Amino acid sequence: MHELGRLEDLPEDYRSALTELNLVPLWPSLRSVLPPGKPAVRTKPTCWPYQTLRPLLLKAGELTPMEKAERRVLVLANPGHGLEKMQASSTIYLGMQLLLPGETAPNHRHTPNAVRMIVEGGGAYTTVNGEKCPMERGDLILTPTGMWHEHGHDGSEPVVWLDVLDLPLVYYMEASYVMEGGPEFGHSDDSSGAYRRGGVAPSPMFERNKSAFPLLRYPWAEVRAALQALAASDAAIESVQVSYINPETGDDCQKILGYSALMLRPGERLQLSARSSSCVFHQIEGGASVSVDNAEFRLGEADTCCIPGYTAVVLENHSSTEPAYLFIADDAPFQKKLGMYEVRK
Ligand code: 1HN
Repeated sequence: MHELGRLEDLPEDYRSALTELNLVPLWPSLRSVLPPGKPAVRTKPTCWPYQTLRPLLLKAGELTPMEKAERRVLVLANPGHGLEKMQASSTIYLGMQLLLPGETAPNHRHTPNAVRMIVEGGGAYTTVNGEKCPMERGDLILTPTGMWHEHGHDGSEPVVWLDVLDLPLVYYMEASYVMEGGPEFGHSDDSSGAYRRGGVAPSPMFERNKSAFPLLRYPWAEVRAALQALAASDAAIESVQVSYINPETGDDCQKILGYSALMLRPGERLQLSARSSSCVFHQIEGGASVSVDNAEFRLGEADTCCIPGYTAVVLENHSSTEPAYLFIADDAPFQKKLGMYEVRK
């Protein structure tokens, strides 16, 4: 690949004439927008240990009342993008949110899709288009694009959860906005009850649910049991992993970011090929190491890390007796829709 002309090679008056007319020569920048073989990624492998973040989040509970925050969140920002960008990767936003007993976070809806993974505490809930979704540790609750959602807390201890949004992508699209308020919703059924068993779906009067997001709450007890049953069903299975899906269609549960849960059996070491998608690992139970070329993170319970795309990852459970459970978020659904998803063996 030969060297291309530089900006400095061009006469000053020519460059000024271009600038005056809002024109830019491509060739000095061609190699940086199209690097050979592999993209230049800004996302740096980054880890946020929960024990370091937690006291600062609780302090925010003292410093900033809900009226002054609406959502009391510390954003997990990737230094590779600049902290002010509030991005974990090019497409993924992560935040740890605190709700104290008796507090509420007002109803709103917005274009970015969100999910929350409950980290600590009990007795809080998110109401999504009228469906009250209780929050227990490890539960995944969806608040998809355009759906009204508010949080409340009837319990006695602080509740903390991890928010995952496709906000960086939607913001980049110049499509990110919020609406406040919301209508009164009547009673809405419990979707996690309606889809309790895999393999069967509700069909009252022979009708199937056609909503784009039929299931809003994926209780950890069910997902954990599914992982254990999967591990028991096939001792030779390559990885014990389940995807959070739309139970009506079998598709990923959201259109841009994908979510899965993975069990590392005691002592298991798992090599994941480099994939084009960036991803996030959050430890639900147990401990695991997440290793890439230039970094190794030892995750304990509630720790979170992000890994850029095009990066091979080794996961290892160092316990010889206890399984480790990880929650994974990535932008593979989006990349697949664009026809740009790759796995490099
Ligand atoms: C949001 O709506 C929530 O509803 C949390 O809890 C974090 C970050 C950016 C934009 C909207 C929530 C958010 C958010």
